Amino acid sequence: MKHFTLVFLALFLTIVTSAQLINPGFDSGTEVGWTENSTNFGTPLCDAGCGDCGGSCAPQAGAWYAWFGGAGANLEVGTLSQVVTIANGSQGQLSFFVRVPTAGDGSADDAVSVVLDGNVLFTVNASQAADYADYTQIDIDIDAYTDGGQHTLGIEGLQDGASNILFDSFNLTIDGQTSVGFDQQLNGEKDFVLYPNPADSQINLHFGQRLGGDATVRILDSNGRAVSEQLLGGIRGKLLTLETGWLPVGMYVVEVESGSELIRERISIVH
Ligand SMILES: [Ca+2]
Repeated sequence: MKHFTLVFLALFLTIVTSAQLINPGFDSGTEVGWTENSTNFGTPLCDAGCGDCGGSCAPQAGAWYAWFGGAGANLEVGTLSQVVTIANGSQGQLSFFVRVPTAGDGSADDAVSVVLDGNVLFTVNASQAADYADYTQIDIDIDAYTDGGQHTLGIEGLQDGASNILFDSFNLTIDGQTSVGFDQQLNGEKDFVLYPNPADSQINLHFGQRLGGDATVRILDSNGRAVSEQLLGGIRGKLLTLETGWLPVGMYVVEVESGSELIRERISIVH
């Protein structure tokens, strides 16, 4: 029994320390990592397809960014959120870039806030446009959240005065260690990225560029038995969502078999 406990603890630690902010710079596009809502546009996430609000709405880096506003004097409520496991540590920092290129009516009730577990960490409003005329890096102390637990990060905007407020390039650093972002992992030849982890009702499996062809995707229980199996064609760059709400709480392995390759990653199911 002692041996079993130690093994289980080792698995748990591995998962906690590998947690990350997914799609932190938005450059994987929409519906990757973030839950997105927008009254007028479906999502606050934008690439060049959204237009450029007269030349000043653009990413800080990459091709995608979060554009709050853009609906003129109509009411626009836009939100982004994701549940992130913040590693254990003593010092945590959340960084991002913000820009207010268009003040609109310049009123303070056109505002966007960055929120962690419902606590407002930062708010910018249209009356501060002169302070944020260019992208400005914001660093926020989140020491109080570095507990190895799950936390909900949100970006919440409400605007009706024709302001445009932009965010890009989020980054989470715990004790000087930058959480490796999703894009960086895939560009680093990782075959696939699993998220969220721990997971509740579903997990996403995002394949990188190295593996092509078909693959069999299995979920194995702690005894190594396959509890689900799925055959996928042409996996390069694809996003697969697996329902996991029916699985009992516990540790599982997601196994991808493609040609002669067999790749496994551990995942924790919680409900
Ligand atoms: Ca970006």
